[in-house]
Amino acid sequence: MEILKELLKGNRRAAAKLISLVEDDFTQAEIFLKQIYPYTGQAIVIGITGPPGVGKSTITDRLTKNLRKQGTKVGIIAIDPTSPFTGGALLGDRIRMQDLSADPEVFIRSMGTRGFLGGLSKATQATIKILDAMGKEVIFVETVGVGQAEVDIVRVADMVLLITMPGMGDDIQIIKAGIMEIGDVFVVNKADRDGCERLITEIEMMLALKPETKWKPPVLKTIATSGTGIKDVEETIFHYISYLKDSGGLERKRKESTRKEIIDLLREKWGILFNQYIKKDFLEEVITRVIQRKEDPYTVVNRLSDILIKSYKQGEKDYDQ
Ligand SMILES: Nc1nc2c(ncn2[C@@H]2O[C@H](COP(=O)(O)OP(=O)(O)OP(=O)(O)O)[C@@H](O)[C@H]2O)c(=O)[nH]1
Ligand SMILES: [Mg+2]
Repeated sequence: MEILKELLKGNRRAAAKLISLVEDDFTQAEIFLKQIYPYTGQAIVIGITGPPGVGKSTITDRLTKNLRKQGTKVGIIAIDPTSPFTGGALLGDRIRMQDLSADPEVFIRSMGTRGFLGGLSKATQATIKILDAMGKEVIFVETVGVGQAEVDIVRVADMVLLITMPGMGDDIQIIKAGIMEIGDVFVVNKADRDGCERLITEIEMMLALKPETKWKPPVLKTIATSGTGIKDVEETIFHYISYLKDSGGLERKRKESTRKEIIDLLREKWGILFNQYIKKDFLEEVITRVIQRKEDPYTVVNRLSDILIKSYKQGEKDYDQ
């Protein structure tokens, strides 16, 4: 297939087409995703997360420019779970990263929740594979770290850069709630503002409360707008990646995310089959019988499973219930 050949050669238009297909019609996209899978697994995936406006895009932009100077091919996926419109998300990030998109070896894509509510994690994983197969060596995934959905998204990354900044009021509370433990490297950006040192101390104290691990997440400071501290962030990232590779941690992480991916896909598939094959009326009847104690839930679930398996095997939409 032409589009696959083009993608593997690094063609940006082929990549854009495939990502649109992922967003619009996943079943169709799966045909291609299956074929590119053998060509994936090469890229290093770095999650960039933190509260809104802390400088995630500015840091990504700076890191990308540094990597480009060394010839590294970079992919950037900016996720905006709050935006229902991909177009809107795209515009915002395009403006910020305008000069980057002029570089043919940098591929930037924004994703909103439009059309695949709940499936953003799946779409992101597919997009990572597309960028990986097209030859990107480092892929940044930027998400606003506020809730569980975002945590799930960055879990697919090999490592997570957790960014924060001084002066957010109750700063530490924001990053405390659940997302703290996903940071492998911490960055306090906007170090040109007051309160930077205090925030660093607070984060370090919080990290000290965690059980001792071989990798102690470092807390770095940057002024992303002027590039101060970015080199240090870059070196720390690669130091961590080589630590992961040497310690077997990368293999472990990827095994875990593959496990999660398979289980998520399986659950989703059976969920769809359930809706397809178990008729609503039939389900209502079953529920009534269980309430009336004519049947028990356990037997019923076994029977429904049998129906699903048979229907799946026959591939019939209207299995006779
Ligand atoms: N003073 C100061 N401003 C900064 C610094 N880094 C980024 N900014 C500014 O902060 C604003 C937000 O930066 P972004 O990089 O867009 O932040 P973000 O985290 O990607 O924002 P969202 O994607 O909207 O959550 C921009 O106006 C930047 O110019 C910094 O180190 N110091
Ligand atoms: Mg941003």
